[in-house]
Amino acid sequence: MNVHASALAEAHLPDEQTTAFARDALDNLSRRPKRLSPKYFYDAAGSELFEAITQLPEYYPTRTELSILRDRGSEIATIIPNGAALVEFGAGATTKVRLLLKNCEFGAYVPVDISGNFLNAQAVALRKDFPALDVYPVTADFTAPFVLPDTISAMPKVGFFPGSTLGNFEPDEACGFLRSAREFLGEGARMIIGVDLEKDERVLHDAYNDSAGVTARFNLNLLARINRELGGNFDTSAFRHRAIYNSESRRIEMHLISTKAQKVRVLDRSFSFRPGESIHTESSYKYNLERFTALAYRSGWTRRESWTDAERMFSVHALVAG
Ligand code: AVJ
Repeated sequence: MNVHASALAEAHLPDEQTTAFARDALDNLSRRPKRLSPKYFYDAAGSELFEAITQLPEYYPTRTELSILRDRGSEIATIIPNGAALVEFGAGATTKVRLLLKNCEFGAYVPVDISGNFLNAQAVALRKDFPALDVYPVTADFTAPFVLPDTISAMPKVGFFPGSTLGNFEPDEACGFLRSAREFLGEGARMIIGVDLEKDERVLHDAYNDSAGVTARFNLNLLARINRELGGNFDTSAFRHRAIYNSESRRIEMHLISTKAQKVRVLDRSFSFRPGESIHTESSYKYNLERFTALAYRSGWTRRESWTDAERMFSVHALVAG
C-alpha cells in the first residue's frame, strides 16, 4: 500500500494519469535527495517549451539528429522490412519520423506518448500528409507496459526511439527498457535509436543552460504543473534552474535549487526545503560507441549500423533483435 494512499484517495484526482503523477511526485519529494521524474515535463506547456528548446542555437541534439536522418535516410531504409509497423516510443513532434516515412514503405505507424492532446493533434496532421499510411496514436507512458493495436500484430515491428531520450534512464534502467522493447516488438524486430555522444563539457553545459533561459522555464514548469494539477503551492520564483555536467557519471544533471528555507504543500502533504536544497529533475547520460554497443548487446540487441554527423556530436543506430 503506497504511503500516500490516503492523501491520493482524499484528493479525488480526475484520472489515472494524474493519480500516477501525484503518487510519483509525493514519493520522489519524500526522498533524500529530493527528485522529480523528467517524464512529467511534458504537459501541454512543457511540450511547447521543449519544441522551443529544439530550436535554440545551443541545443544541438535535434538539428544534428535531423541532419543524420536526412542525409542517411536511404541507408537506414535498407534495414527496414517493407510493410513493417513503426512503433515510436515517446513520440513528440513528428519532424523526425517524417524523414523515415519518406524513405521507407511502412505498413503502419504507432506513435506512443504520455501527452495525449499533443499526440492526437500530430496524428491528424500526419494523416493529411501520408493519406495511405495507417496511423494509430497510443496515449500511454511508454516506460510501462502498453498494448499495440491488433491490426498490426502480423506486421514485422520496427521501434523508433530518437532524441537520446534513452539518456534519461539510469544505465541499468536503459538496459531494462531496451530489453522489454526487444521482447515487446518480437522476433526479427529492428530498432532505430538516437543517442547523444560525449563531448566538450562547455558544449554540454551551454546546451542545458541556454542564454534565452528557455531550458530554465522548461525545468520550472514542472513545479507550475504540480500547482496546476496537484493543488501545490510552489513559489516558482523561489527556485532556480541549475544544469551541470557530472563527468564521473558522464551525464548532464538538471536541478531546481531552493533559494531560501521554505515549506511547500502538495495535496495535503508538506515538504520543507533548506536554502540551496535541490530537486533533481533530470539526468541526460551521454554515451560513446563502445559503451552504447555494450548496452545494446546486454539488452538482447545487435548493433547492425551506426551513423554520426561529421563532428560526431550525435549518433543514430540500427539495432537488430538477437
Ligand atoms: C528529450 C530527454 C532528450 O535530455 O536532452 C532538453 C530533454 N532536457 N533540455 C535531453 C531536455 C533539457 C532532452 N531529451
